[in-house]
Amino acid sequence: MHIPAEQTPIPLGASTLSQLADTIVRPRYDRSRALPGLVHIGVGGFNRSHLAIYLDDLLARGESHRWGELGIGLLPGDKQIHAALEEQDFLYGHLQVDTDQESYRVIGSLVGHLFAPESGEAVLEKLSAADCAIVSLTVTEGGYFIENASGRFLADHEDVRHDLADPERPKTWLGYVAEASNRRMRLGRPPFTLLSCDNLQANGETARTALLSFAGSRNSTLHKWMETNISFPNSMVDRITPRTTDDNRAAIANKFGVLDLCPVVSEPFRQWVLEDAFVAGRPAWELVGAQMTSDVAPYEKTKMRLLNGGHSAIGYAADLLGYSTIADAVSDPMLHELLEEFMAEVRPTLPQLPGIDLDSYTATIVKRFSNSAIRDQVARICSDGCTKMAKFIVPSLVDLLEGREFPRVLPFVIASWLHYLRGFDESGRKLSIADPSLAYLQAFLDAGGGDVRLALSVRPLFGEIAFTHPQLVSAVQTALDQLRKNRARATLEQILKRAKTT
Ligand code: CS2
Repeated sequence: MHIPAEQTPIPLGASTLSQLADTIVRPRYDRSRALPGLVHIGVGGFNRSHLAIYLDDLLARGESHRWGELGIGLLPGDKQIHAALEEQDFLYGHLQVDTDQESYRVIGSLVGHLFAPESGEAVLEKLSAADCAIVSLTVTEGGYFIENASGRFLADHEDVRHDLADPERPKTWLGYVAEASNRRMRLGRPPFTLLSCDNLQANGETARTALLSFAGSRNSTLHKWMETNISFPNSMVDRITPRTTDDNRAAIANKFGVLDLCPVVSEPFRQWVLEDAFVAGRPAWELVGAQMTSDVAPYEKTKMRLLNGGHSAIGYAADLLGYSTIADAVSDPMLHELLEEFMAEVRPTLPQLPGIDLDSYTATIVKRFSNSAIRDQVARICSDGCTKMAKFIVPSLVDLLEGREFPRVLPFVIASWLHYLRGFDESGRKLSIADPSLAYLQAFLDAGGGDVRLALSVRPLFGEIAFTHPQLVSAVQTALDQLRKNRARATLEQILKRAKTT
């Protein structure tokens, strides 16, 4: 469909829905009847391309009006999305893109949004309302205040200390959920489920550790109530959701005739595996493709090691070679081969799963990464490298080394990341490195970024491997030396040749 240029795009909103082109799917259900049975903290792109769409699918089937979503923005930076959503009556569009297909659909499951820094009391009311049966979260890894290596709760964090000192005017989700629980306890209100939707292993357990540690520091009666009354299901979430760009907004205006201030873009693929542990009811997500199970861990492991690990495995080399999208990167035969070799290397560390055939799972990953329309940013994949290495790459490495398998391409992956940290690509272009944990590598960087021991011996990132497996340290050192001397393509060529012959 193409909207003629002279036609002015229609601003998205409840009153303009009926004027949109007929081909655009939109909510046909009565949004005013949808109760916010689920309150979600952190309505970023991923929430809007994943959970909210599962809910919209259910509402569209007329399954239940109990499960609308009320969104909450906690961070000062959420003000912009709040204003955009409010302007559009909390409607937004989902641009789903595949290499040869593009569709735009209006999502209506978000029935409200509150900006906590300006509406703290309203947020507490919604979280403690008897209607709210699920509080869900996407707050990113840092939002859990759990130290990577030790799993220890960061009770000394300034924001945590603030919320303990002033419990009725919190800043963090921990403070909000604890205060809402306090009100539920005092008023004799029902229990609820806390559902983490972050891409973390054991996300439910992580949320439990954080919240109960916080509650324990606040008050022992409240801690007991929360321990008894809240369930924390684990879940595995998957849908590639690049950052929305101005080009996306312009394409929506030009091709679909809609002026959408806060669309979200994603691939068609989506997956959600949830532990079925909801104490106050849940939407029938299995009717719209989610998988309910008693053990999410093996699914998470498979996703993180192959898909997320696969992204990191090619991302740094792609940036060094000057690629800016993942699809362009995997269309380079050498990076394509790196991805295949990486997945072949990691596969033996994974369990056999009912319903998951690893051959087709890995083939789907290659296809998903090759989606040229999605323009997923290499810079997005390369961001937050310290955490990604520690979570997506090191666990496979440890398993392989412990199983006495010496990895062929993983040392190169680590070396490519360390080389990328110099901050410019092979043509001298400056790379923008976004990593809140970079301080872990200060000693390595201060020494000129050439001595891998200074990086691999950082225990919070690499554990003990530098001390137990000196052979690995030499393999990473050799790869880094080669990268510095011979550049990425020649180094990669050699690594791949060697990988094939061993
Ligand atoms: C990506 C993920 O950031 C990354 O490194 O691998 O954001 C990935 O796109 C999502 O986990 C897909 O579900």
